[in-house]
Amino acid sequence: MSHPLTDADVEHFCRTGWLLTSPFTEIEVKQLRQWVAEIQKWEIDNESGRWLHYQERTEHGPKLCRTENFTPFHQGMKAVLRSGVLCDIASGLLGEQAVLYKEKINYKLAGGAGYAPHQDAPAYRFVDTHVSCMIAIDDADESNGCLEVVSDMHAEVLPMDDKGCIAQNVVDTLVWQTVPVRAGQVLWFHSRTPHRSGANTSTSDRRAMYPTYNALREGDLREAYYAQKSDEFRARGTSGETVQVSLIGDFQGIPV
Ligand SMILES: O=C(O)CCC(=O)C(=O)O
Repeated sequence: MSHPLTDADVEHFCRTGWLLTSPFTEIEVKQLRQWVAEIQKWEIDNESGRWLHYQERTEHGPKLCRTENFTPFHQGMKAVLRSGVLCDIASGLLGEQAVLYKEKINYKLAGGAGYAPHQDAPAYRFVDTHVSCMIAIDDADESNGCLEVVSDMHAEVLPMDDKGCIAQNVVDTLVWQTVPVRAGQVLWFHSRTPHRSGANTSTSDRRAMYPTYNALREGDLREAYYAQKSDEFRARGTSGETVQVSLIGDFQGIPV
């Protein structure tokens, strides 16, 4: 299996649970930014069975906070997220051929909310191990809510609160590392790597795209994931103090 990672990259990921990479050229980054801007303008119609847009209430009014399930409707994104360098890197990190499990864009537009400390694994059905990455579409730093990660804590699922996020007494013991990124950089993390992010308190948007991969040996589960998520959302109903974008309650956005 060929992949564009060095042994040191793989060692860093295996040891810490995360890895910062820069796999795209400037032209490719420009293209990704244009495609995200296109998807951002797609109509909001979650009954159509196509892509899913989610909104949050901010001090600047209702704003788009997430789109998922968009690769079936965008050939360029499909090619970039389901094959090519991202799939190759995911394969290198998993140590075997990877396949796309799910994809989302988190917009975190100016005024957008952050994410409580969590691991992704409790939200991901069918298999235990995934790798995801944050593809920065805009520069991200502390002022607009970049990711924070914890190193060397991806061996197991940590104790959780009633939302499926990491229990506060555990959060307080972890060493959180802020990871500022430039547009086009790609931050990889394991599905048990603890992470969180603050609200966007700046005046500029912080968009990021997150594909998640699993080992193909465990199945091509993307369609099953979205079907299962839709069933679980339907069974739960929509009431709640925060916008439900995930199968855990990590997102802190307020419903519109
Ligand atoms: O986009 C962010 O700020 C954090 C996203 C995240 O942790 C998630 O979607 O699980």
